[in-house]
Amino acid sequence: MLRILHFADLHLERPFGSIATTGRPGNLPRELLRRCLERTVDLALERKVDAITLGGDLFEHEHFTAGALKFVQEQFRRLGSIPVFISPGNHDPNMAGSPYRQEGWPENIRVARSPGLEPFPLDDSTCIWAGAFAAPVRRDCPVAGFQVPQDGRRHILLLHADLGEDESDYCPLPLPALQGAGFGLALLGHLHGAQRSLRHPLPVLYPGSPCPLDFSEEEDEHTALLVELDGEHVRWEALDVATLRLRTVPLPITGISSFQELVALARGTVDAAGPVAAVRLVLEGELSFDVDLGRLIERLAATGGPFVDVRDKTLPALDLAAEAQGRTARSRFVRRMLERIRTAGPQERPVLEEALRLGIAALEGRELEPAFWRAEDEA
Ligand SMILES: [Mn+2]
Repeated sequence: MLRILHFADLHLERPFGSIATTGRPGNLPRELLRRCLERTVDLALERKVDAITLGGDLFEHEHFTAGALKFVQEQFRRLGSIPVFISPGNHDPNMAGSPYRQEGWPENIRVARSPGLEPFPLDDSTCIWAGAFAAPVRRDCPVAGFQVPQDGRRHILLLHADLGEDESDYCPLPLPALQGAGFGLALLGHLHGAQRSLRHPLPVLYPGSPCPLDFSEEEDEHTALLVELDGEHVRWEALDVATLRLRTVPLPITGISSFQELVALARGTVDAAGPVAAVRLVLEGELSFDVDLGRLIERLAATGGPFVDVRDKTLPALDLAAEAQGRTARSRFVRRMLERIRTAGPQERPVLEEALRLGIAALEGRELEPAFWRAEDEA
């Protein structure tokens, strides 16, 4: 039996925008990603794996430092003779200036260098085929037209790719191409939410990023995978290696009448969120006074604890029916929106209610969404 630990998309050295810098020194999320790599290596040793496969985006090229390189090399050196096969992705392409081309990597590291698939024999009966991003974008599919040799060995694809896409900036991998190539297993990276299929004609495994990297990834499953190959049989086990956790929590504020009260309520809610790196509070309900969200965040940050991000989804405490009778631009807006909401279907209604909320807030000159979270680029 062959045992492989497969992971991808750790994104070491990701800066995390203001989540890292607001209210505390250092960069905790970045530190937690390093702990995640340590934990993954620990588990590989504990579970006595025969190899590690890495589906790309181990780190973010533009943010990588000499210190981070040393850290990664030290971690992989702990594996001794256990090989680590790496298929570089769009964030860690194997190009000029890549950390993969620096000195000091231990001998057990095997990094794909070319966009085309290269064979990396794992043992007498198993061969891993991996290709590299050689730039942050690749629109070709190295699997298209590829055929594994008919030599009785087991052939495994290791690739950072966009499965099911005919066209993509991130290595499209159309299903027919994958099915026609003759692999017995595909170990992939790029999608930050886990996706696993053991269905015919071959098992396809995305572990997801081991840690969520953004509040938008909070609902996804984040794992490393222990993959066991026994003859034709493939089994997997999801390993929880997450060290960085994020949580979004609603904060109903109807009835709160002062800033002090709001701070106390928010602090209690953050404390109750448990051991997480960051909490996003979503203010909901009717607001009877003006809230300075920046000041709220400052007050919460002053006592330490997780990073706090605040989203405002409140409605001003308005009597909308009365408001709609008026003659101002706002009254006209409220009147027309209430008419549309009344006749809207179930799908459209929440969108219109949100539009009404945002419209009233905009007409009052309120800040709509504090931009505390840096808009992230592609996975
Ligand atoms: Mn990624």
